[in-house]
Amino acid sequence: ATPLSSFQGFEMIKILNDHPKNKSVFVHGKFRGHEEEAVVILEKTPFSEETLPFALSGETKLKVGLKNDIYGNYHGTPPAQVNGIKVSVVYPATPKHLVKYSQQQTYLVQETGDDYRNITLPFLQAEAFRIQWVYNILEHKQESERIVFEDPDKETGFILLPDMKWDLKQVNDLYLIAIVHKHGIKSLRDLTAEHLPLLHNILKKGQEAIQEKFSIPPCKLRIYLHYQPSYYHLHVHFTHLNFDAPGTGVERAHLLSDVIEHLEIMPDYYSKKTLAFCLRENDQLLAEFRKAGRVPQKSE
Ligand code: M7G
Repeated sequence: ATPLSSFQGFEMIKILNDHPKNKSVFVHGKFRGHEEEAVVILEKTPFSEETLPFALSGETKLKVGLKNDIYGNYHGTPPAQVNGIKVSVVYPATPKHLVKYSQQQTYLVQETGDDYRNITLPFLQAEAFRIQWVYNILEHKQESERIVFEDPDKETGFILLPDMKWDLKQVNDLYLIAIVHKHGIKSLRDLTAEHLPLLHNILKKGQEAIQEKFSIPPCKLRIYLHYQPSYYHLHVHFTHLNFDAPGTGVERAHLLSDVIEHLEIMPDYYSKKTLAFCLRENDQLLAEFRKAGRVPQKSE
């Protein structure tokens, strides 16, 4: 697949979701003359020390909205350097991607260890997102020039690289992911004390690499796993503490340091622990939990 060079021929089908607070919008569309559909995410980028001088210059034209005594509001049109937007594209997008990026009712599910084995696991084996992109990274077929750190060990090794959501323009929204080399660890649920050397290694070497490359010390990092993740190949998120990554609520993020400690105290903690997470109205997994009587039927 070749990268896009513009949105020439793009036809919008629907706004799937929009987040005024994050200044982002998720759009469903297609390209004229092509059958495949696309999901496009547009997001305004944060200000940075490099771009501020362009914003606060004679090149930024101001139109006054309100002026009262010492208070003024303006609509500003800054020069191109300040106007970049971050664009993410999934193309061709599957119906599951459309669901993932749509706005829907959400429900909190309490998944016991048995629920995982009886409901979630069989569902995952049939329905999970493809993780070809993960293998492409691990095999250096894609994004190899973006790798920040690699430990090639088959058991405890991983690749640390910028998350797709980070444009690398400024470190105050730093976002990297560590992807483990070992295949077959689907998520937090699969972790046992046997994986402690792997987890310690990711924590320590990930922190060191970020300190070295981006000058961000460990006390400024939020290091966590998602449960449920979107992609079932173990990976750890590293974000700047000042940055609230979208899609990372209290119920979904599990600090790596806590995960390590839980496994040190109790080797099979995560196969027993009830884990809470949100499911959305159109998630197939929600239907499975409903079928099993573990979530009430639709109420409205
Ligand atoms: P997750 O916890 O499985 O799910 O995290 P989420 O996407 O719902 O948070 C997967 C992480 O991998 C996310 O932070 C994605 O932004 C990131 N990611 C997804 N893809 C398809 C890619 C990719 O192709 N390259 C990189 N570098 N990151 C990706």
